[in-house]
Amino acid sequence: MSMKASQRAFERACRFIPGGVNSPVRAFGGVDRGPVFIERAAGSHIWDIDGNEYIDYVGSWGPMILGHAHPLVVESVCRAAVKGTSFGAATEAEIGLAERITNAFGSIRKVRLVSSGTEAVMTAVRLARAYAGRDLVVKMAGCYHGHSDFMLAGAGSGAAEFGVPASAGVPAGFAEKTLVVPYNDTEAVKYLFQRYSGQIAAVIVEPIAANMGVIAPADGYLQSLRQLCNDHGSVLILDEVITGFRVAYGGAQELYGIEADLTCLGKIVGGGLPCAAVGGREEIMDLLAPLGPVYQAGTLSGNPLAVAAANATLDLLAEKEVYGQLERVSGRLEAGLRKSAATAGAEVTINRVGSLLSIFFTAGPVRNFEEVRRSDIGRFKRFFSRMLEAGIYLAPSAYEAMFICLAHTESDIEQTLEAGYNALRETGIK
Ligand code: KE4
Repeated sequence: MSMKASQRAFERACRFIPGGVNSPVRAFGGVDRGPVFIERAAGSHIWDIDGNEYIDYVGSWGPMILGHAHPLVVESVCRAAVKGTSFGAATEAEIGLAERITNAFGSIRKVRLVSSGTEAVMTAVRLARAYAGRDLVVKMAGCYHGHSDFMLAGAGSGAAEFGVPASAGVPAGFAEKTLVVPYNDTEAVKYLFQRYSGQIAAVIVEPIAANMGVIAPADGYLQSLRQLCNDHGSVLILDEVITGFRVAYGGAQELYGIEADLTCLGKIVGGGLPCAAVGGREEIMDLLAPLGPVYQAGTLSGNPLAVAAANATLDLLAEKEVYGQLERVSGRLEAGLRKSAATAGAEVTINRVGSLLSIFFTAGPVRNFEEVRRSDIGRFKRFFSRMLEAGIYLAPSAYEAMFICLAHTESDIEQTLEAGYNALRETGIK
């Protein structure tokens, strides 16, 4: 498999773009090799500029749940484009998207469209702080909520739990307002509410973690966070940028029967174009300008092309049996990988929730970031490369997910399982 054109493109890109990419994970640094440059994609397949074809399990990190270049989505975007690409003014299509979101999520009574998941989270945290009149925010180690300063806080020393900057350029004072505890650890959150009683504005969590690999919430975990926020007058923010419209039409909140105060949406809700959203209880959302004192704005918020892609995507996902199909194909892939690992004698843990799946090279279980870090990243890197060379495009990081889409066929799954068996046999054995 030649990748010479990608190599040449990467060299050229590095002359003009930091690290040659516009988002760090695309540089393939997590798998010790140069990135592929993509030419085009259709359905469940993607082609690089060397003409290599892959079965795609990244799906642009989640948005492409319908598969790439779905004809009805492309047609909607083209129809919108010929009428103008941006007005910086209100349009009826935005009302249509807002209605679709509020119909999908019972907890969302008002919604504001933004252009990225980062913006959605930044706005949600600002709203929560204004509503609660408090500063501290609790997040879980290993969860990712975009790159706003106060979300780039890593776990501090155990005692303090105060976040420490996880990036240069983030003032210590910002990170210290973020308390970081392990995922799936209810007692740790209870302790924070006791120690910082009356100071915690919000708890933000990925209801299904998918940025340290896929980790399901322990039984009752989300409900305990909901109860703690109720008991202490704090805002529960569910970051459903990945899980929204992914694990169910109403996201993880539908799946687990829980209601957020504020929800962050992204990826699928934009249909592959830059559209994300923050929504929730009316009395919190109405704090947003121009109604209330919490400022938030965006030149391209509710962009007509992104909203066209979004409305087309959500209408297709609202059709019956969509999530049943995703579950069947994803379950088939999981069962096949488990069988391949057992036959190949590879020591792996496979976590799956709906069409989100991760393979960890460790005996497991994998329930939090600490346990993720016990996995053999070196083996993952070799596994990734074997799969790429076999025409299977996985996320170039051990801390991401496989995204199964509606365009993945039985033949795709068979090809993936055959490549998976060979790759696990060559790399997964202790
Ligand atoms: P964006 O600003 O990248 O649209 O969304 C940030 C974000 C917020 N919340 C969750 C749960 C997320 O997963 C993300 C972004 N996800 C990563 C990959 N898991 C985006 C890929 C990248 O950074 O290039």
